[in-house]
Amino acid sequence: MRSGFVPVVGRPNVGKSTLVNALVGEKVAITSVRPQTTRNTIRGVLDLANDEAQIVFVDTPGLHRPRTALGERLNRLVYGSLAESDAVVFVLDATGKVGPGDRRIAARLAAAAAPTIVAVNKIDRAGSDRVAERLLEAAGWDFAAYVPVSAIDGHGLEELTRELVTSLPEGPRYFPPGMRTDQPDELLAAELVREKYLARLRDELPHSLAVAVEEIATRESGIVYVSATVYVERNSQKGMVIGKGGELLRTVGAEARSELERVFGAGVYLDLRVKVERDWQRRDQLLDRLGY
Ligand SMILES: Nc1nc2c(ncn2[C@@H]2O[C@H](COP(=O)(O)OP(=O)(O)O)[C@@H](O)[C@H]2O)c(=O)[nH]1
Ligand SMILES: [Mg+2]
Repeated sequence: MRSGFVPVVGRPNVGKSTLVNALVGEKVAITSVRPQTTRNTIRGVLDLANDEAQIVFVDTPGLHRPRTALGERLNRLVYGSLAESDAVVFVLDATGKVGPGDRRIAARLAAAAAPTIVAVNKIDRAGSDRVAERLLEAAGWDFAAYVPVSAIDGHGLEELTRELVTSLPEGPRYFPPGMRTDQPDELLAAELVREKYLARLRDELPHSLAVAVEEIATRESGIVYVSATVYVERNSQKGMVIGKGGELLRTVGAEARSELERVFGAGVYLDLRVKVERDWQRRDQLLDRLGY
């Protein structure tokens, strides 16, 4: 069979996580309208029929100009993932122009050894003229293939997969059949709580938010007990995250709980707390503890 690790890279918000979820056919990574939602490399596995191929997609944080220790770590993480790749998917946003950020990434990828396939995403929201424009802008880079896709409606995903299979070497099965991600339950649960907050918070606050899950335990009753802490950077943010009379904490808690119940296939009790960790984004020790 053919197999390999395929990092999915690009600027923030171009749809990398949505694309990985769509390719794998299961939600392995959280998504949001906000840039810098993804803070870890998350593997999502696609098995093709008849053992033809196993593609291990690696969802990555968006590449950007770093302003904090967290930002630097995230960029390093992405470039590190390229070192161990068999092919790369470079995602562009069809609804925006190819910019200096895209060109910087393209230059890094051109220097890397693995074949790169450019996916021009969000074509459901761009007319064919604009898609053609993006493809033309990118054609000068001389990568292995260029595929217009929509992670939302599934357009082009088959073609993208076919291009990848041709680019991958003969290799072993890395994950057992049916295993869609290697992400521990604790991490997935923490990410789902963060996703629900990202959808409801405005402005800079989302960047100041981190979530850690301390415990997941199945009680005798069959209920799954999940204990999680939401970290913010300043006292003033604590109130915003909790909301008037605890309303936001309750709403987000209920939304996260119902999605966790779907994921675990069991009733869930979600124990959610809020804590202040001053400037956690800039402190290496705290980044270690939060798993970034
Ligand atoms: N219309 C449209 N929106 C998309 C598509 N792919 C992603 N998005 C949206 O773009 C935003 C960013 O997506 P996300 O996957 O979190 O981007 P990432 O930062 O690159 O991982 C979200 O609001 C997605 O719903 C697409 O193919 N079409
Ligand atoms: Mg993402």
